[in-house]
Amino acid sequence: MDFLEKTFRWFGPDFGVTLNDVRQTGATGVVTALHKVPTGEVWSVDRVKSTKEKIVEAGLKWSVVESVNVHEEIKTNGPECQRYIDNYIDTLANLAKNGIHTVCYNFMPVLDWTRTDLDYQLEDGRSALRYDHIAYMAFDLFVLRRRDAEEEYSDELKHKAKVYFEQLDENGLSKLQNTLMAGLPGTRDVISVDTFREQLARYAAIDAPQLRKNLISFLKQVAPAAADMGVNLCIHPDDPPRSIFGLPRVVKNSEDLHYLMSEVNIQSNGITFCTGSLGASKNNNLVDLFMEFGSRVHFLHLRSVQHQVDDSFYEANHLEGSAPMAALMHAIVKEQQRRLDSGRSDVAIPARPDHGHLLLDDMNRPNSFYPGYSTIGRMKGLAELSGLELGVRYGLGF
Ligand code: DNO
Repeated sequence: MDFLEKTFRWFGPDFGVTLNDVRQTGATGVVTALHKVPTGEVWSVDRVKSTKEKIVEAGLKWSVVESVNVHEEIKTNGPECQRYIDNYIDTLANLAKNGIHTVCYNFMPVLDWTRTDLDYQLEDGRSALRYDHIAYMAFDLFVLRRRDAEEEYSDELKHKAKVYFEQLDENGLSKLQNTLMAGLPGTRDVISVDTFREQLARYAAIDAPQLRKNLISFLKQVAPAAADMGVNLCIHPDDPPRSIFGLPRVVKNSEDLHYLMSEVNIQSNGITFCTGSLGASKNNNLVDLFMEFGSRVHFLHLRSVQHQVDDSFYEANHLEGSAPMAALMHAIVKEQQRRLDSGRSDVAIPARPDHGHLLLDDMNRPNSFYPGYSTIGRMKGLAELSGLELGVRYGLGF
C-alpha cells in the first residue's frame, strides 16, 4: 500500500535503545550512522556491512543514513577540501554496495542543532527540549564575548539577556554551556569555549554567499556521483533556521531551498524535510514549503515546536504545537499519490518521529538517551503520526 516507511533513529547500543526496542515501537526501518568513524574518514564496506547485518538480524532494515557528516574543510573550502570530497564519494559508494541508498547530511558550520535546555519541564512532569533565545544571547554576550555580538541584538533583548545572565548560578551556567557546546549527534562530546572560538575564527571571512558557493561546489561533484550509484542525498535544514554565533546558515527557508535545488537540479540532490527545524521560524509556512519542494523530499522528520516570545520555542507533542501536522500529512500523502501516478518507485518515503519527550518509565534513566531520543516519547510520536497518516489516506481514498 506504499505507506510512509516508518523509521526510528538509533545511535547504537550506548544510548539506551536496543534494536529490539526499535522493532517493538512498530518501526520497520532504522536510521543510523557509523558514529564512531571520525568525520571525513571513508566508511569501509566491511564496517557498513557489519552494522547492516546487526540491523537485519534484528528483523529491521537500514533505511537511511543520518548522517554522513561533511568535514569542515569542505564547508570552508579549505586546502584539504578535494580530498574530503573524494572520501565522501567513496563512502557513498560503499553504502550503495551494501544496498543503502538514502543519505542525510547537513551543512551547518561548526555546530549541529542547538538547544539551550535539555530538560524543560512541562506541566505534567514530562521533559522537552527547548531553545531560549535570551539564554543563547546571554552565553554569546557574556561567556563567549563574541566581538560582533553587541551590534547584532536590540537594546531590549540585550537587557533581557543581562537580567537572565545575572540570575544564573554556577550550576545553571555550566548546564547552559554544556548544552550549547554539545558535539556531534551520537557522541557525548562537548567542546570547550576556546576550541569553539578557534572554530568560529575559521569562518571570519566566510559569509552566507560564500558558504552557499562552497555547498554548491560540493554538491556539483557529489550529487552526480550519487546519482550514478542510485543514492539520494537529502540535506537537513539548519536548526534553528537562523544564523547563530555569527555563523552563516544557508538552509533555512524557501529561498535557500530554491537556490540549492535549482543550482544542482537533479533528483539525487534532495531534502530532508524536517518540520521541527523549518518550523522553528515563524516566517516558514510548512505546508507551502512542502508543496513547493515535495518532489525532492527523500526523508521526513516529523515533529512540532511551540513558538514562544522572543523567538524561543520548545518541542511540543508531535500533533500539537505550531506545526499544522494534519495539513502537512495531507500534503505528504498527496505527494505520494503524485509519485505513484507518475510511476516513481519512491512512494514509501522514509519518515521518522523526530525527537520525543522524556516520559513514563524512560524518566528513570534520563542520562542513557541522546537528548530528544527517548524510546517511549518517540514511540508515542510514531503511533500518533501513523494514525494520522491512516486517517488522511482513508479520507483521500488512497
Ligand atoms: C537532531 C537532528 C540533527 C540531524 C543532522 C543531520 O535531532 O535532526 O542532528 O541529524 O543535523 O545531519
